[in-house]
Amino acid sequence: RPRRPSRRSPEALAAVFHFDQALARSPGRSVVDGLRAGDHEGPAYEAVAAEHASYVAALERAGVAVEVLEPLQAFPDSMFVEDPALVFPEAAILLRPGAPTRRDEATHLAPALARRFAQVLTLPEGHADGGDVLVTPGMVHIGLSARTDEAGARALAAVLADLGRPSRIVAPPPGVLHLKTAATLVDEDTVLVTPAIAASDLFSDLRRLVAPEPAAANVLRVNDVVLAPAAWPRTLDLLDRHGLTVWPLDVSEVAKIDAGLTCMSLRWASAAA
Ligand code: CIR
Repeated sequence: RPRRPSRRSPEALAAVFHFDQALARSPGRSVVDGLRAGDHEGPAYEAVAAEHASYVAALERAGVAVEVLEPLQAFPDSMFVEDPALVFPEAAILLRPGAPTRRDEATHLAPALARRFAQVLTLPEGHADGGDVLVTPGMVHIGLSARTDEAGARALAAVLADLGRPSRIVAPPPGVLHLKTAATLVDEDTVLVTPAIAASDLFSDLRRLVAPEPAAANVLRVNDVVLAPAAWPRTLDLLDRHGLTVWPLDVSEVAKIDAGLTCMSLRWASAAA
């Protein structure tokens, strides 16, 4: 397959949390049946809808124009739009989610992406969830998981290479759903990580802040602020002491189906930004 030897500018590769556009999808009532590890109770629809509305409002307050798509009743997890696609200013990539019940979410996201992106690429084989992709300045980290397999990770790395974006396939410690459940970027050279990641050599070329509460590592840096789960005060305090402006958000209901702050949107900077 032809490879364009394109290289993105250092500025383009470094601008990984400056966003002015986002896509989200409202939860349907079927969200109560969302996938979860374990057999505990699902969330209540009204509470999920309230958390989603607060999240969209926070993104807007942070300077992002959010398009909220209609619920997809047939797909309980479809409000987690981060998983079926990956977006960059120059292109969107439709992925192949690893959970059988989520496979067709990408098809339903395709029209919205086609309206917004000049290029919509597809993953040719394997499986990969966007939740397993952590973009840091100059590097796209693709985590292997129960959702993202070797074939999908390698295929994604090839698509990224065509876009001039260097990538690295990593194997995070087991026990988390997605790579970004355990590690998220908070500034140009700092990741917030779980103790398990800190004990590994992952992201050792970056500064690693260790979340004192292991379930608190999924935060979302957007422009000048960090959206973080309100339930974890010691992690909020750590981020604050790191000099970040932290906006706590209640995500306790979506947490019941293993979701957090990154998974509820796809974010990018428009060319004009
Ligand atoms: C799932 O298991 O796929 C959903 N219940 C949660 C997805 C969370 N997505 C993410 O962390 N990127």
